[in-house]
Amino acid sequence: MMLQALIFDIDGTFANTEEAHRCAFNEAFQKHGLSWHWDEGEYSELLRTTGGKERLAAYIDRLDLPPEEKQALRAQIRAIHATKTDLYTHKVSSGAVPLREGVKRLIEEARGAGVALAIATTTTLPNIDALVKTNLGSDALSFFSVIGAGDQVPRKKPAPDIYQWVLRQLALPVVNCIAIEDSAHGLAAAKGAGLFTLVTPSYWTQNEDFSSADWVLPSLSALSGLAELERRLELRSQQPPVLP
Ligand code: XBP
Ligand code: MG
Repeated sequence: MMLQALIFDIDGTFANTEEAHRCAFNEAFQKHGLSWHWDEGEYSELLRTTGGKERLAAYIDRLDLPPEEKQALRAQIRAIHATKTDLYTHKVSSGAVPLREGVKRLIEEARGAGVALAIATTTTLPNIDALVKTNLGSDALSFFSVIGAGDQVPRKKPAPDIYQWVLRQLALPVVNCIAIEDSAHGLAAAKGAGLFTLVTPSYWTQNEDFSSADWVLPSLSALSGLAELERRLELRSQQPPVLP
């Protein structure tokens, strides 16, 4: 079998998590005595910056405040983000964030077929832990041979760093692996690492440009199974390399 590993993105791909992130950010602002409130429109803009801490910094940069006040707010980013992560993991652990359609079935099929599973995400390990254990069981982190999360690499998506790191840990040829993503940033990161990339757009990314994707599906429930992924991967391997 050509297909040896599936590398899953988390936010938007594994589950529609961004509404829970948005609400957790807003609750964290209240707990920190900040009058900020990110509505859907503003959050959709802010999602152009990957990474919760980087997103907070981008928001602060845009505020019309004296430099010393902005600097004081930047100094609070780690504390605000830690509060937000606690609030988010509590929401996820309560069962409020189910997996997207088709995710569990594909994971089970891959495990049955001996196809390795990995994660390459911008979010944090506590968030992955809560989402995976709540939805797949307390031992489910062990289903994944490699888990690549946010701060483990110097540059977040759309840089390819997290996918390159995961591929090094997997020690598998890139041609035998498939990335599954939901966003243009994630697609750029996976393609930057040379991966065949299947995109299942999410609510927040549905209007983004996926023209460079190898395959786009509305969700993994539209996938007939591993055999279809295998066929697409083989087809791509038979195509002449795209010259730069
Ligand atoms: C999406 C992100 C993350 C989440 C928020 O990650 O950019 O920053 O929006 O999570 P991916 P944190 O799609 O790569 O999974 O606040 O933990 O960053
Ligand atoms: Mg994503």
